[in-house]
Amino acid sequence: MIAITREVSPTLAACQLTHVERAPIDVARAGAQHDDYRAALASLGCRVVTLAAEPDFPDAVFVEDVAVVVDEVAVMTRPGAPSRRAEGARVADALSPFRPLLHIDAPGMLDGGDVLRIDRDVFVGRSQRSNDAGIAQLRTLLAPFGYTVHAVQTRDCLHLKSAVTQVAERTVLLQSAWVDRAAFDVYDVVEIDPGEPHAANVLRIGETLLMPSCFPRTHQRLEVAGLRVVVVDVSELQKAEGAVTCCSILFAAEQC
Ligand code: CIR
Repeated sequence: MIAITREVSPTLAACQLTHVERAPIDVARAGAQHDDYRAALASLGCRVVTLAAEPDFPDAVFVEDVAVVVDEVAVMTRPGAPSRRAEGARVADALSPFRPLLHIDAPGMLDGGDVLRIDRDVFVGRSQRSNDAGIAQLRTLLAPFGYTVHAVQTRDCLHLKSAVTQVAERTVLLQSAWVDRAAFDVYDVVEIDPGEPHAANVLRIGETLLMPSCFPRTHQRLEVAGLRVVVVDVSELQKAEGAVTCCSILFAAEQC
């Protein structure tokens, strides 16, 4: 797997926040946590590509939101937050050797954090960041490759992947306060521990799950389900409303 990442911006403290109260961010500590995150990706077999920090873009470390990469193409998004719309340029440069690039155009809005692909099914959150026009464009762009795009309403969270991620071939980890379980009823479902509302965002790399260290009860539920979990401390990135999927774009190099 290739993992595209980007160093933490020195301006991270000026990040967008929607559902999280602004709290002081230790940017140096965020950078050190990001180093650990990248080391974890490497230890799980990823070839990590690290782009230079972008001081003009506080949220640029959250690369997931600017591109959706499938086996055949990469779709450069049009992020829902206007402050994030120009973040994609360097990421597009990094992706172009691996995939043909397609684009979401105005009035479409789409954040990669709203896109959960499971095989040929692509679930897209209808959120404050992704609208029907963006979802319709993604559907049209991916249909020639056999993907079916399903719009899923989210509530009280930033992105679809704040509420649900894939943890095994036919299993998802889900926060039912933020997305209807019925939308994922063809999968086995592990519910997060209700005392850990932000725990649904985990990153699946091969058969291992990378998750924040601050959700021990959900961690335990995953292990009881027979899944292997590795943890990282991303507390400073969580203050910027980030988590583990958003700090990388993962894809298989050989499928281009
Ligand atoms: C934002 O509000 O856009 C950033 N502060 C956080 C983005 C996190 N992205 C993600 O989880 N996919």
